[in-house]
Amino acid sequence: MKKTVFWGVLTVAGLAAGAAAAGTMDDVKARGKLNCGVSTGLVGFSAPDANGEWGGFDVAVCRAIAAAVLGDPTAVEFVPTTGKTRFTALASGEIDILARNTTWTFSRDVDLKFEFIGVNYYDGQGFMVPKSLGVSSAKELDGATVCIQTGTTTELNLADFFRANNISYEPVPIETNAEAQQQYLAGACDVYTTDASGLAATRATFENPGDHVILPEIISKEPLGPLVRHGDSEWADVARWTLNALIAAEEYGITSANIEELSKGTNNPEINRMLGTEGTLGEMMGLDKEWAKRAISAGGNYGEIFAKTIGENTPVGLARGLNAQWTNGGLLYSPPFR
Ligand SMILES: N[C@@H](CCC(=O)N[C@@H](CS)C(=O)NCC(=O)O)C(=O)O
Repeated sequence: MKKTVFWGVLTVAGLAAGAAAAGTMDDVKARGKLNCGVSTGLVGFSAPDANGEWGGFDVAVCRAIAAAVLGDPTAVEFVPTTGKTRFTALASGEIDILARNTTWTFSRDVDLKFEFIGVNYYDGQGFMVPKSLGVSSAKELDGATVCIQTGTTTELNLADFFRANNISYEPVPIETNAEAQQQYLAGACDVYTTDASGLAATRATFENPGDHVILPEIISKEPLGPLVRHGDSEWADVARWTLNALIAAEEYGITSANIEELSKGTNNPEINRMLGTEGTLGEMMGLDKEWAKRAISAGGNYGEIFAKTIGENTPVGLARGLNAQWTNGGLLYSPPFR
């Protein structure tokens, strides 16, 4: 008897959780806006400009999704989150998606119950020190004070690295990248460690970037990608295939310059399926035929977004490296649109 009651309660709780988690796409459509969690500010990745308008590599993913679902890349409410607050913001429903240099790990997926919809930047953790410190390897950092953002994988990798190398450090915990930058420049820590892309973005804003070196060691794998809540596969599909559309568009040579022309129809059936002149891919996701066309038109294909926001001709200055297309020796590989 008791057992029946117990299972009954569990079932109700289970259903309630399921109901709360599902229907994000309907919520977004009804609201007319996508609530997108970003960082508090990391140049090139997500930061507001002088007019308060958010831009950057991670921001572009949300704009593409808003364009696909709502027909308007500006229909996005950007919600700044820190390393610590980001997961609560997503779990509570405050945001529909988190697009904020967040590493895909086992425990975030399985234990925190999120779903990573792909990887938009393959990264790894690095170290930055003032040149004047005269250090050329992270292994020489015994006894250093290290600025470290709380609630991050960075914190955990740092402990692992120092332990494995039998050296010690003193953490200087900080909440945001802005705070890290300030503390590091003020000399409150000898070293700043975070994702190598974050180091490049941070150094780009320094008055004298050349006074700081990024050490050669990359001590972890940081596959950064957008994530949504577990239990709403329809929404995850829309987010995942929008990111894939940006990646595949680069592979197939669909750019902001030629997308209008290509969306009249081509002799490449996959391009036609993506851009909606053949097949019913949009309909299968509850969208119209031109969802991917709008997503790609929002900021260009993956390569265009990369080049504009964080690429070699920007102050952040990142090479494509692992983030090149698989056809170019990189890891970017969209599954087929069919
Ligand atoms: N990828 C790591 C670290 C992410 C992280 O929070 N990085 C910092 C330093 S690059 C950041 O984005 N800060 C921006 C902010 O403070 O809002 C993780 O997912 O835990």
